[in-house]
Amino acid sequence: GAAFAVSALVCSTAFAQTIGFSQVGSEGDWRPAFSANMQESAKDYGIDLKFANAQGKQEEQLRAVRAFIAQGVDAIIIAPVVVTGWDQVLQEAKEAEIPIFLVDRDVEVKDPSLYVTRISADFNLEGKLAGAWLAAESKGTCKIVELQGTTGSAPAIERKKGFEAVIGQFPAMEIVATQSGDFTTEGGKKVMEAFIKSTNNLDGICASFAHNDNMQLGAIQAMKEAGLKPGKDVLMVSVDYVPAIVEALKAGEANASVELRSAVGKFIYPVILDYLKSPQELPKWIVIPSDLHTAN
Ligand code: GYE
Repeated sequence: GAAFAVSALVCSTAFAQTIGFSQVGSEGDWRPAFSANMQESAKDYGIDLKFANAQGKQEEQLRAVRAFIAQGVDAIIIAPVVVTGWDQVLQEAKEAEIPIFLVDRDVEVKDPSLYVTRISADFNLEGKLAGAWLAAESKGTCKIVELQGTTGSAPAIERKKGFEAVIGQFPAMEIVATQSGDFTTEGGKKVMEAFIKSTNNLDGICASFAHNDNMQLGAIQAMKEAGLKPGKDVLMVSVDYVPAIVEALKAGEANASVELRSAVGKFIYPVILDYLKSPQELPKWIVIPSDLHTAN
């Protein structure tokens, strides 16, 4: 018994992988749930996870990644705040022979060999699912206000593109106002307050499309304060499916949300550990499925 325990311990220490994870920040409700899952789930795989929260700042992420390189970690996971500005630091990781794995958000790099793979949901599909739901619900006639996520982030870019691709098929569907609420509840509230003013109390507006639930939750507050009825006067569709939007769906103040899974460590870590055991070319994108939910 004792001998076995000791050798098992030696074994697991010898093979424990040290992985650095540069996370976007802690905006909204989805992100902290994702961080918690990544930290919890690392333990299940015996991974020594070095977690760095960039508080929404790319400079912080660049610093964290360079620190991971200096420490000589076995792999680096990045959830990149914005898509641009990564070529240089990823090149440095490559020179140090540390493999990079992208999770959640995407990058735009000249040389795709700078990272092994990206494991994430399809943000473009999420936008399409939101647009398709709205097209059906409004019978193809709808003036829309849009609350965009963080400017330059992959989900803001792709959710908009996917949504526009679908509503573009319907001549009487149109985005009449759009602004960034930075993926936060406060941001969403401010943006909706501005829309309420600029559209004479959302006169003629049929829907609010928010790139995440937290902005939509802020929008719901703003609308209620203005005496409007979110979910009834205006169709409310967003992305993430966090617990608070599930409540809003039940209360009839939201109408649809596309689920973005947060418990995804079980998809991410096996890919990385397999790669570290036997490095091989992987598909550039490993897609996690998305589902649209409505109140009933
Ligand atoms: O939808 C939002 C978070 O990057 C896809 O980031 C993610 C988004 C998510 O702040 O709530």
